[in-house]
Amino acid sequence: MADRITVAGVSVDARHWIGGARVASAEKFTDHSPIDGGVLGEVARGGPAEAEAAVAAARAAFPAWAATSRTERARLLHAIADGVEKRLDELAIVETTDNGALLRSHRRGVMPRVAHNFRFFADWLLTLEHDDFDTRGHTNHVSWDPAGPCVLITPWNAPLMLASWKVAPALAAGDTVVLKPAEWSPLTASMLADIAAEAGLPAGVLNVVQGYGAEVGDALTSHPDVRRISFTGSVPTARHIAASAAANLTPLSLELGGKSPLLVFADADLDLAVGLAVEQYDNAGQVCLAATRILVEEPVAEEFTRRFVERAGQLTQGDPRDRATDIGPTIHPRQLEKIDGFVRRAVGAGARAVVGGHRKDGQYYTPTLLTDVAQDSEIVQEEVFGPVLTLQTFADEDEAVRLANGTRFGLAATLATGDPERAERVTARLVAGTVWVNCFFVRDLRAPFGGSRQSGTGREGGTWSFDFYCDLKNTVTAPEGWTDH
Ligand code: TXE
Repeated sequence: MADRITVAGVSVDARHWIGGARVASAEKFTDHSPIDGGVLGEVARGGPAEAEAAVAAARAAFPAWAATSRTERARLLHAIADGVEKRLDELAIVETTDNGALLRSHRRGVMPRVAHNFRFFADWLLTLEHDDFDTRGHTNHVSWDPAGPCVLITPWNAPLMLASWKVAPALAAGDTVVLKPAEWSPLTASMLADIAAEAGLPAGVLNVVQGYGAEVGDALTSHPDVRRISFTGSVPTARHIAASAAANLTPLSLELGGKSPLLVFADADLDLAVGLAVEQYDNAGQVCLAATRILVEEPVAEEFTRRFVERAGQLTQGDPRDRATDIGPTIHPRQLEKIDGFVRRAVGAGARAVVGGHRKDGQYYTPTLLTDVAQDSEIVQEEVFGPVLTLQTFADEDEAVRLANGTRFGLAATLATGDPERAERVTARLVAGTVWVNCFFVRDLRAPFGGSRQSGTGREGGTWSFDFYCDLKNTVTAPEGWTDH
């Protein structure tokens, strides 16, 4: 069937999902698997007309959804979570085939988290209260009003996971949604539309428009009926979206790139520090949070490097569906080209590849560690979004902080140190939305998540998500019989 793509026996509808119906486009784009570059099938290629239809559907569905009781909205979000759990294996294999991240991670970690995200925001919704307070006898009551149709634009490195961080709180808040997944990994968003429909979500509450950002994007982000835009992706695209949203001053949540540091102090457990560093190759380094700049205190730099090279040499690269694989392919030939370009220019400028430094067959890039890099060089300043780490050394805490903060990003930082007081001191001086001390990637949805500087604006998680997806309203009521004006 031309409108469906079959992946490992799972049939996925490759059309848009608008107003509770599948909608085809005259134009299509080809979806490839990064595992072997093979063609998966043809996906509907949306444009302004589909964007307009999806926003209209979201707008039409909004009043009824906003008026739906919190308990009913929460019930439906739990039903979506049930559907995700029921189709967990299917979602995992489709996601792996479409974006190349490890199947075992999708099965064990990512897809259960997707279900959890829906449950979390459903439960949080039911606890969302501000205490009323009194001003000279008048009662202040703060309420979270649903804001309206939201445009949610997501990337390809963790497609369904990142979509669920946005879709779940938006729906919980009483908003309706137009989701635009990345064109390099469009499939699981389409499956989510089916799951939501099966769960009983009313038509038009969740819409999915497929296509290229450049073709469908502006019509969504400049639309006057759109009340919120949440975007995860690159800085240049964020700038474009911000300019487009400026027409209506539509509030934006931007979760962008990073160039996060891993600071390894001489007092650290070196094996733990090496483990944290090697972990940065996960998802072939295509992770916004990845601590891609390793900063090591001079006395332990040599020993750290020796142990790192040994550990990196034990990593297995290959088919992400194999249980033994640690690192899969990069997402797209264009991304591979970009990664390779960064490394070639760095080496040309004097960097030394002590691990890797070259491409392999297909879309695979070897895990790479570059030393002899200058703080102001491109490889230290720009996000590579591939399995490429740099190593620099520092003499003392001041220099460590200066190097760590010395980029235009501020998403995250990781510290390896055996001294809790040092951890506290250094953390206070770091510009980062998240700081991990002797750990990495531990994420609790109750905590705010997001970046400083050009890593983004706004925070996702817990109350912060509801603050974004709602119009906060304060109602001040005079006491009965009040006559003083
Ligand atoms: O991102 P884009 P790309 C970084 C990473 C990577 C680089 C480029 O450094 O190498 O970005 O990746 C949609 N209006 N990150 O080009 O373009 C697009 O269709 C509206 C970091 O893939 O930002 C997709 O759905 N939407 C990051 C989404 O934006 C538009 C994750 C992301 O694509 C649009 C991904 C437009 N004009 C990449 N143009 C992270 N923070 O985790 C594109 N899009």
